[in-house]
Amino acid sequence: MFWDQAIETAGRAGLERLQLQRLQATVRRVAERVPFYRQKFADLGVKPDDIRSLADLRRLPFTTSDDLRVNYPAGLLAAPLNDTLRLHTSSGTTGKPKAIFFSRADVENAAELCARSFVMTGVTKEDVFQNMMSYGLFTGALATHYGAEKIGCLVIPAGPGNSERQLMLMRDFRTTLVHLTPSYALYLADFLEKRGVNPRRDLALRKAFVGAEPYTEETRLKIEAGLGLDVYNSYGLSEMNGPGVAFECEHKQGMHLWEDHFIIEIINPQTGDPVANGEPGELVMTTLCREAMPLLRYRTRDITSLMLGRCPCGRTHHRLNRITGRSDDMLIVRGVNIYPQQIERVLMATRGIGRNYLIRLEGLDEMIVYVELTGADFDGQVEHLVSLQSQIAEKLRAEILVKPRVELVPPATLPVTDGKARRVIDNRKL
Ligand code: DLL
Repeated sequence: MFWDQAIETAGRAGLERLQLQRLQATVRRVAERVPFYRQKFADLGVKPDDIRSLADLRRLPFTTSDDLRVNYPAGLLAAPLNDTLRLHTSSGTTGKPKAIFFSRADVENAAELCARSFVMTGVTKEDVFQNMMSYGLFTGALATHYGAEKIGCLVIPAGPGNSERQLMLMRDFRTTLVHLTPSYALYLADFLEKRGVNPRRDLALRKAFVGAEPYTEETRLKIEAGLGLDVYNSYGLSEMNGPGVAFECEHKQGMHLWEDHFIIEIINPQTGDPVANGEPGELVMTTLCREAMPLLRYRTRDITSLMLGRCPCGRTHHRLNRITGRSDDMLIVRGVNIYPQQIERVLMATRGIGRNYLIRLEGLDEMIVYVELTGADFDGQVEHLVSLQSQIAEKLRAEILVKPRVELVPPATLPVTDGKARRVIDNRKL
């Protein structure tokens, strides 16, 4: 099913012509209206008229999240403040958040891309959409809310948490679609199990849109089994409208990134050079339609790769492989580079492991991995627990080359938040 078949299946040449036109307009817009970009262009000796082909993109400056913070609150605005309609923020690890402004057209486009993404997975106006993302400054809920309304779904703006109420809503209104983070999805699966709810028998759920945090294929399978539905990976970031930037189609082989709205590059994060086609690197995106706050060559820090080849769904927009982590969440433990996702992959593929985990780093370089078990396993024999513990530690050593201490804890005892999960606590005194 298509929302806008012509654009979703556009030929490469036509798509690239459109990208170039929109890129040229965006570059002219920021050169005229944003002193930050005017200065950057002057430093690089580049003028809007120099952008004659898509290859000229590489002459333009990168934009980083630090640039957003330094220009907080409104330094990157490319529209009069009273023409903006909505503000979202995205908090970083330190200090001020990043402020993201939306014009009327930006708000409309964000909803349009969500509608397009949802329909790509088979959503129709018959669906009942329970939105469990946080409503508020976070971009996760509003664009998807309005996107689903565009399709004609019944939308239930539930927000995250309060699983008892979520269950009541899912039951009473025969919810078919949910939108939530992977950490909350795992928690909800646990909750249903504890309440003796068999989702396939007792609920009408069909699909979940899961994103806003990195997660592994193993976690997808766990969520699908626990909630009794199909999980579609949804990628986005506030700087690029929020959700609806890249989304899986019914084939679930990579996420189509909407190239009529964004130009993608994948670069080596150290050198800034493009990687070979299909190789992993940092995703860099340029907005093509944003009015209030266009961004050129934005360094997302997300690590991914292009999925090569044509998608059987017929859409021509490039696909991204699952995000494997962020260039800034790599841990170095005893000199070894480790991504939390590697640990998650091992844990979620191990029998008897529950649905939450936490990595703590202490002292000089000690790594402790707290792992929730399923109820049945936690109540089992001590010998069983000891053997499970050493089995996990060994599997982790084989994957990350460092043998952590593994602590097994009862189900639902590790912290959960309404927002994004915090998987790593680093207390090292390095
Ligand atoms: O998380 C937008 C969003 C909301 C996407 C709801 C999907 C669903 P931010 O708060 O600005 O925006 O965080 C963006 O979250 O750079 C990634 O590091 C991470 N992220 C988002 N989706 C995924 C995903 C929203 N599917 C940051 N897989 C991004 C991995 C993801 N990481």
